[in-house]
Order: sequence, then structure tokens, then C-alpha cells
Amino acid sequence: MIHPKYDELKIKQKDLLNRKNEVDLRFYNGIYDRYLYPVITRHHVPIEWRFDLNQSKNPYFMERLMVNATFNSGAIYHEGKHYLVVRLEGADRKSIFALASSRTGVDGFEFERLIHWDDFDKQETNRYDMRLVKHEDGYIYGTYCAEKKDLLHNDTSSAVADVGIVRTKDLMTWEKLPNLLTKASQQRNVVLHPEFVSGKYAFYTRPQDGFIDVGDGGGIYFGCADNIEKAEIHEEKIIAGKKYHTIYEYKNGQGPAPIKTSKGWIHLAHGVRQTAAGLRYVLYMFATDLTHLTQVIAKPSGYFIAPFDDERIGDVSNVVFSNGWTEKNNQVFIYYASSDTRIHVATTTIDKLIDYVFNTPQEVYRSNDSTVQRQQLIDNNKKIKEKTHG
Ligand code: M1P
Repeated sequence: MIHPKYDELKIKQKDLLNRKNEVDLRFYNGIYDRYLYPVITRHHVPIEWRFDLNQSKNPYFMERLMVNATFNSGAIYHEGKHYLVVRLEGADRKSIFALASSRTGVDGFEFERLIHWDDFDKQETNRYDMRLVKHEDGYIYGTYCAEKKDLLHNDTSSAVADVGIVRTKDLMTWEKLPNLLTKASQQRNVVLHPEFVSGKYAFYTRPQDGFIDVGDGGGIYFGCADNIEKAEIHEEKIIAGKKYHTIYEYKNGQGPAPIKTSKGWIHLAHGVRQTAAGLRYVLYMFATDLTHLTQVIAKPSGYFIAPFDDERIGDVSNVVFSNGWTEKNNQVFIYYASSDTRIHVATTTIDKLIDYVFNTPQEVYRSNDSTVQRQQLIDNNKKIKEKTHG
């Protein structure tokens, strides 16, 4: 016998999993569509992953392993499905990776399995924010933040962020490779480039001095490793740095691996600024040259996605963060998490992203120049209206 509450919870969850998602008509910018419902929340996590069904051991049908949040997921389109490697955070604060999939990409996501690998890095305490990349060597790689205690400091909250690397061919069995080595004391938001660069494995990195604070340098860098089995980057070159009075003034980081288009590699990144209410995370875009991968060739002004409506509230409020997107027949599905709590999707097309990145007024750094930029738009529109309406 299973506790009667089980069937009740299953029925409720089935309704949630079967719920069709719809474009959120309250929002329009012509660049992407937002959707009414998050694609994954903690309520999507199977009952069997949280409750012990053994009546004699769990007579009150207690939730034995609670889930705090589901967020920051890696994403890949593979064999007809949109797969997410979700950061599933338990009540114990530990993040674990769980695979979920959907055929539509906007609804019907169901958890399939937890992701395991041979645990040879015994210092790794927490793992999160995986980026998935189908590399031209034939493997699907995952790079993630492997966090451990900073043994040089007594403070119980001081930590070190390393870069874990795993790989798979089928998303079922995963092989752990040694962590990436670089000259920086810490790294987060490290992403593998999908193609070889002069026969090497290329990475987008984000060196940092501290666990939260990136320090004086900071920004998205690029570096290559001779091999992946013992990956080591000897030299990193900055691509996109922090800059005073921008949305990425405090720090930034590469989102998923860039998408190759006819005009350039299109990147999604997060930018962070300080406010009186704490850090604010938004997403922005830029493009790099198809052959000179460290050369930024376009950078539309300001943010691309910012927290909207309910997205503003969560465990870490005023945050949107993306480490995964999928592409299918020119359609792009951007998976972003809000406030470190749940996962949403925004949909667009490659053509729209090219138009957005290359034809949006580019970043200027002073109010005076922003005034000029907006005045030009107003004046041009005035002329168009006069021509049309006389
Ligand atoms: O809490 C917001 C985000 O903070 C960190 O981002 P960054 O790497 O730029 O410091 C990450 O821990 C991320 O997981 C989290 O969503």
C-alpha cells in the first residue's frame, strides 16, 4: 500500500506537466516571445524523487528530501528533443544535475534522471551551472562550476570556484575529466567553444580573484588548451570586459556557447551591476568575428532580457541568468532562470537575433550619446510619419 496522498499529488503534478504554455501577450518587443508559465519549477520534480513511498518507514508521507529550486540549466537539442541539465537545489543547499526533456521546448518538460559520474574529485562540495556543447570531436561536453572550501581561509563561507569538465555521447553515461587548469585562482562561467581552433579546444572563461567578486580584471576571456583529457590554458585574452556605468559594470559571464550564424558568432552573456537593493543580473548579447574569435564585431546597446514581473522575486531576487539555449530549424529557445528559482523560455529565430545584434543601435557609454541616439530615432520616425500621413 502507498499512502493515499501519493495519488493526490500525482494527479496535481500531472496537470502541471500537461499544461500547455502560451506566449505572454503582456510583453512585446519584436525580438523574442516570453511565455506565461515557467518551463520548470521545483513542483515539476517527480514525487518519487522527494517522498519515501515506503509506508512503514514513512507513515506520515513526509517529503524526506525537499527541493528548494530548479534553475540555471544547460541545454541541447538532441535526437528530436530539447534537453535541459537542470541545477536542482535541495533543501540542503547542494545543487545536483538532473536531466529533463521536452519535444516542444516550451512545455511538457519532464525529469528523466539524475546525472552521475565517477566521483574522483573528493574536494568538490557543490556543482552547478552546466554549459552543454556538442563539440566537433563527436562528444557532448558539460563544463560546470565545481565549488570547494577555500582552505587558505578560516572563514566557513569562503569558497573556491573551479571548472569541472564532463562528457557524454548519449546524455546517459557521463565521464568526468580533470578540472580545467588556468592561471587564475578561480573561474566560473567557463564554456567550451563548439569547434576546434587551430586544432585546439577553445574556451570562454571568466577568471576571478574571489568567489563572488571578480576583482580588478574581470570579464569574458578566451583561451585554448592542447587537449581536453588534461585541459590547461596558458594564456587568456579578454573579449568583453567590465565597464563603468554599464549593465555589466560589476561583472559579467558567458552564457551558453555562442551560435554560429552567417554574420558572426552570436553570444548571450549575463551582466551584473550594483544597486541599492543588491546585485542586478540581466542578459545581453554581442557578436564575434567568424574567424577572429576574440574580436567583438557588434554589441547592441543595453540588455536583451531583464527580470520581468514575477521573475523579479525569488531566492536571489532581481536576477536573470542563462547558461543554455537550443536551436532547431532556425528557431532559438533561450532557457533562462529567474531569481535563482525557476526556469523560463524565450523564443526567437536566428534571423531575428542577427537583426537584433547587428542593427540595434550599438552601445554608447554616456547619457549625452544616448540622447543623440534616441533623438535620431525620434527624428527619423517623424520623417516617416510625415511621408506616410502627409
Ligand atoms: O545569484 C546569481 C548568480 O550568481 C553567480 O553568478 P556569477 O558567476 O556571475 O558570479 C552564479 O553563482 C549563478 O549561479 C547565480 O545564478
